[in-house]
Amino acid sequence: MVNIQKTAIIGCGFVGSTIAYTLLQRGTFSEMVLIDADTKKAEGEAMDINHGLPFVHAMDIYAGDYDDIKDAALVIITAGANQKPGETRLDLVQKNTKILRSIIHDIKAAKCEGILLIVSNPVDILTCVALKESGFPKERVIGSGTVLDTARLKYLLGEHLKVDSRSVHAFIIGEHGDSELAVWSTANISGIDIGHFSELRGSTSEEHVWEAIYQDVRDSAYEIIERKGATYYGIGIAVARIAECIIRDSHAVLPISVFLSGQYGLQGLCLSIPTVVGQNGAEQVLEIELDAKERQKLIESAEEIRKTLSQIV
Ligand code: 6V0
Repeated sequence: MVNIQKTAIIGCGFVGSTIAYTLLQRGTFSEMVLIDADTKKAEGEAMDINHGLPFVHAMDIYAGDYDDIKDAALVIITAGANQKPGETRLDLVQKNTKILRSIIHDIKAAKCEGILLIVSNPVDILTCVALKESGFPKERVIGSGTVLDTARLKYLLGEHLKVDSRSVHAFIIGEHGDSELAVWSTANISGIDIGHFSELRGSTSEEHVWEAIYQDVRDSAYEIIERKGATYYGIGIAVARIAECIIRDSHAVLPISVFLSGQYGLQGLCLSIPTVVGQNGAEQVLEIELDAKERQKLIESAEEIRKTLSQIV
């Protein structure tokens, strides 16, 4: 039996501890277990976060081990190395695959029946690895995908068009990484075509402007890492949003990383695609409208993932 009010975070570095802190602030769960290979680190983070409790909803937060995750409804995995300046997400693949395999082994041994949410990079590859190693149904193994990249796109479009980023409806899909693509053909501002909205706002909507915004999104992580060494606030809040959609069974549409079985003519790999997210995890992978150029870019992005998958030892 899973406890819908309980989550576990495996890996309490910059990203894991920021997710824990964000979940505390949002009061999403009533119990949260923190696990790290460095047990002192997990203990320290639990102690620190607990000191915020008098100001928020009650929550039981503690450093634990795999025995504690058996009934967790959601297991968030952020363990692993992060990108060093100049390193791509794919460079991390061998290191993080090894770490993830040992974690999945422990999760299976604990007989956990919750949903696995992979955040460690390269996230689409590691979601595939987690799915294969766990043997869990595909709905129950998902990655944070391009939820963060899509938020970055909405933020930048909001700035450019001087509009609330929550009114922006647009997706980044494909690999959470260098081959990702923006779906401009259906991008809109509260139902108004993005080109038309630009005109209404007296803003330029030439192709090079959208391309520059896309490149800023794609290169955001590199730019942040060069300045502060890691990225964690954006992903912290993005993961909290995914967690809420699962725990509250909200059926929200989010571009998480999911296993494809024929959608867009692709199968046998995980890629970030708009998906209905609810209590069972990935409820429905949506085959959204793409123009010919976008479809081609998605196929190329899938090829990149496939290439890397074939290199995993
Ligand atoms: P970090 O601060 O080095 O933390 C990693 C943590 O994992 C450390 O505390 C380690 O002790 C721990 N760890 C290592 N091996 C194990 C293990 N076997 N079991 C348990 N814990 C272990 O890295 P950071 O938190 O910055 O990044 C974590 C991962 O998230 C990296 O792979 C990043 O690339 C990835 N990110 C993913 C993002 C996304 O959008 N999906 C965004 C940002 C970072």
